[in-house]
Amino acid sequence: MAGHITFTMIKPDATGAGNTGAIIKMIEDAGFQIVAMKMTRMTPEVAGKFYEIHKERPFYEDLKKYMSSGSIVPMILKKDNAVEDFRKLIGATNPKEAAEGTIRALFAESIEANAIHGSDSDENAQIESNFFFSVPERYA
Ligand code: 3AN
Repeated sequence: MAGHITFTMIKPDATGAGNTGAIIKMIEDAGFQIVAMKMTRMTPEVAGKFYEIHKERPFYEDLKKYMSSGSIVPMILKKDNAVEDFRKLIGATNPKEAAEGTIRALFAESIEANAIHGSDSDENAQIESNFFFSVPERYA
């Protein structure tokens, strides 16, 4: 069955550029309900833990530095088919390949500073929600 929640995080390039409000508006206009949200900042160690899956990748150290360079806005979003529909709304990882009108096409600066994160599976949506919010099941 299609999942009801996904996890997202507005990244430091977008919060720093003053695009937080515009991105949240696009998320709500696309039919997602924001059920948990905060603005916070990660240390490089915490960012490293969040992206542990990329530990062996050449961009891992840069990613930790970048993701701890400014404010982030983690959120849990609710909608039918949330994971897949949200990946469509944000567009491809590389903004040069992101479809027109997607959040990354509109706001991302580069493949690293790409404005926003979106979970890639129902399982990861749970794990990532749990990383930032206690008892994420209550939002499902
Ligand atoms: P997505 O966020 O689209 O699921 P992932 O999970 O493959 O993409 O990558 C996580 C993050 O790592 C990306 N959002 C981006 O910031 C960074 N990243 C991914 N691939 C590269 C790359 N080739 N060079 C630099 N940074 C990258």
